[in-house]
Amino acid sequence: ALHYPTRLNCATELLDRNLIRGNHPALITPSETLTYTQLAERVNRIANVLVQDMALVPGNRVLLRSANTAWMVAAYFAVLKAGGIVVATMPLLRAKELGQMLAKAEISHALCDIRLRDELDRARPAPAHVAFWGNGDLESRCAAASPEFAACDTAADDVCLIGFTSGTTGEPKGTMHFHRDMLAICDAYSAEVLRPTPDDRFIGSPPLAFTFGLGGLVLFPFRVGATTILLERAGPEELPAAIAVHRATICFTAPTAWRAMALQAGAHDFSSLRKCVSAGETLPKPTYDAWMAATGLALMDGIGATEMLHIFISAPAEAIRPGATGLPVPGYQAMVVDDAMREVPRGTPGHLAVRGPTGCRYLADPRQAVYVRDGWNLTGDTYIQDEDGYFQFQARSDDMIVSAGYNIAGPEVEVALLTHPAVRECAVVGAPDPERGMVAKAFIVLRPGFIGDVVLAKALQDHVKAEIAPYKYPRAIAFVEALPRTETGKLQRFALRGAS
Ligand code: 3SK
Repeated sequence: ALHYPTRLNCATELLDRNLIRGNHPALITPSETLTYTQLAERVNRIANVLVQDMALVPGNRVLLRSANTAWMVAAYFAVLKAGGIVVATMPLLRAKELGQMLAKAEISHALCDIRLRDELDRARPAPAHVAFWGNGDLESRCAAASPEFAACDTAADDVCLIGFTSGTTGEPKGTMHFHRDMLAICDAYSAEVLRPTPDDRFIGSPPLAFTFGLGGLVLFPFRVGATTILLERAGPEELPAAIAVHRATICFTAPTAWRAMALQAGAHDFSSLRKCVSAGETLPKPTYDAWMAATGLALMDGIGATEMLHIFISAPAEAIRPGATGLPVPGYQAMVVDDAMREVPRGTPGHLAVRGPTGCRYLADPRQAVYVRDGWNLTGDTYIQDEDGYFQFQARSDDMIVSAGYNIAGPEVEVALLTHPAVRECAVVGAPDPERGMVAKAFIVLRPGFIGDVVLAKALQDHVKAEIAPYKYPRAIAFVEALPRTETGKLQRFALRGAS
């Protein structure tokens, strides 16, 4: 079990402890490189501005709005160090969505990149205290502020982060996390599974407002005094060149990006990488195989949730089972249960339940009783646990397709489709059908050079029938240019169901 002192400010542990490595680069962005000393100084100046100019008191909620930049990281730690509560928001959110968070989290302060000002200005209720960087405002206030700041004496159990999740359904829930949670994900998943060293150079695509990015690109490197490389644009087009230029060693991104990079691996230099983490969505085995074939590197799959802060099932490099998500991260417990929360026999599909040091508390939300039972978090995923204890994803629980009495898991059909050379990306959802109730419908993005016609559709159906039980084949196929995704890269199946 992880034990922390009762009084704890995570900023002290994650940032100030690295001052012994003062000149080591903490973060590198396209426009600036900051050592740990320089970052700590910027953090202290922002914290002074928050407390002295903006009347922040411990417990105030502070909205942060930015892409992955050095100012975003500094603002994040300034809020934590001053005892405030961070509410980080995705850059693309509109005024309406920001307004939901401002109201629900009773946000009093906002720190925002000037380039993202417009939507914040229109959002209501407006926070009482707002400052912008990028136009000289926060910069000049910081220049006048002291570079020293004593961390607020917070309790390990004080809330320091409200992470909003809309899942894939579009209804945001606020999940609350404590100062100790920020260390627990470093000391559990990162220390036990990822095992970084101070010489590692982290890189990746998830936004820092998504806790996948917060952990992978800030907390994990800072816990060991390593370096993080932050990019404002980090899609599969930009990431490979940045990996090569910065000689990145650990990369965090989503399965679709790993697949896209695997398909163009010959054109890039991935030789610096040693650990490759895939999360955000389930990792299809063909994507694992493609990356392994292209680079000789294993993809480390993991399932995480904003509710749990980070990854809670995964496997260290030597224990990876391609096609399975892995084993509970040390410190966490997971089980597969039926509707009455009884554990089901190994090999039987059921609901995934998890508990551990970072378990969820929703902010004033009646859904707490639905998603958290007897201290176990129900993730909304259908899983099986095999005889060796490995957890294997089947589908999101509300994504099971029931067709003429058969249960079809969309992701299983997707895995079969992805082994066809014409398929770049795909998603399989249920579509209404007068005879069968529902049928599996595949939305397919083709690789260059293939034409989406009836001949190819039939070939793909035959391919699935040859790969898995024939009743699972997609009876309907639509060829599309792109799949709808959330800003965190998760597939929006509900949007596809609406299009069926
Ligand atoms: O929501 C997720 O998929 C996730 C994955 C890894 C780490 C953290 C999160 C929120």
